[in-house]
Amino acid sequence: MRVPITDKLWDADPVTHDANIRRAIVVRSDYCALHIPGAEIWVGVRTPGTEVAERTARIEATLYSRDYTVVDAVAYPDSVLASIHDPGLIAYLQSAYERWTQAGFVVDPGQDRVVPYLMPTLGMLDGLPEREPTAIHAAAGRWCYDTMTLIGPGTWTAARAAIDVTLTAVDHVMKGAPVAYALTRPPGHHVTRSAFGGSCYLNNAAVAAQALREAGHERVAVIDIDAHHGNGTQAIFYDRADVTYGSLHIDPAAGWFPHYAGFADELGRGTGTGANLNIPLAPETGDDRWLGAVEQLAAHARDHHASALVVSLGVDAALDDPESPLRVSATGYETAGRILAELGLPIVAVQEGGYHLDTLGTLVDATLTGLGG
Ligand code: SP5
Ligand code: ZN
Repeated sequence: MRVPITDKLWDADPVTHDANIRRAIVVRSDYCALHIPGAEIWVGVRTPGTEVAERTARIEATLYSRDYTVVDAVAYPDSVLASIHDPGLIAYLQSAYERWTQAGFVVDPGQDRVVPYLMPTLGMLDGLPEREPTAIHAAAGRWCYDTMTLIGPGTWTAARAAIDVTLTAVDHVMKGAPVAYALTRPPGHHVTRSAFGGSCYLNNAAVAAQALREAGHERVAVIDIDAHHGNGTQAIFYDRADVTYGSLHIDPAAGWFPHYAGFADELGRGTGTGANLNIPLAPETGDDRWLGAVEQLAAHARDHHASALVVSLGVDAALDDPESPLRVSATGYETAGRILAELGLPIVAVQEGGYHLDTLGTLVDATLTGLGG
């Protein structure tokens, strides 16, 4: 049952927190399973895709068996979301599937998911304004930058629910939980202010960081340990010094998604210069080098005097994961958690990628155990 929209979670929520118990509280939502991308269009071919609803079910099953406190998300108003994303992107995501069905594409040519066919690249526009196109099949490329991130009937509901999961986790931390884990799906770190892709629709981690800022934390650090660079989160905070972004990830220069971002020379811009830190890693990188990079990211957050930490917790850097060639072990994830816990900050961990179903739960549990100190 969903609690009606309210700003008064403090009254609505029965869970109390003991600051001496550092074990993560887990926040989840049934709605996150309603996103069924059904496929990824990969080099023009419809492939099954790996960002499937079973991911969260597997993680939850493991966490239930390990005795975490698990709570359902509470609904929040759109205010923080609206400060992170372009209203045009939000309106598009909300209406895209219905427009697609209305336009008849499900019947002719038989495409049951919203898929872009034309993207207005910088070179195509060559200075012309980025207009909102009339046709839904053109709008599909106005807001999405790849062909892998399809929209189905439940996509908006799930993506918006993931924001509620995130904001519920933030509120638990604000009232004293040392660590809150948002079991978000779909993931979010590839979404910029106005463009989505990489199996992500709304940027959960960016919303968490902004919510912590608005709740009174003067400086917030985002540390992204997903195997891929979080180009969306980086872009959203690139000009800001109050939210730092640090990421270790598979080197885009070695030919990996997101290809155009995640290089070490991306340091931030204007007042944000120096607040962004990228540590690209070679394929086959294992625990030692990976954990050394986690230490560097922790030092960066400390140097910038963060008072709260958002962890973009992707577990796709693991040895068995099909989406990256990094080779991190479950023990490595636990150690990473411990390194980050040693910062001594309140932590909101937000689920990003991780696609090897049989080990997902173990990897998340290991990380949360480490974050629990
Ligand atoms: C949140 C997250 O981890 N997003 C990662 C998206 C990266 N997807 C890149 C996919 C590249 C192609 N996958 C090939 C599958 C071939 N069967
Ligand atoms: Zn990833």
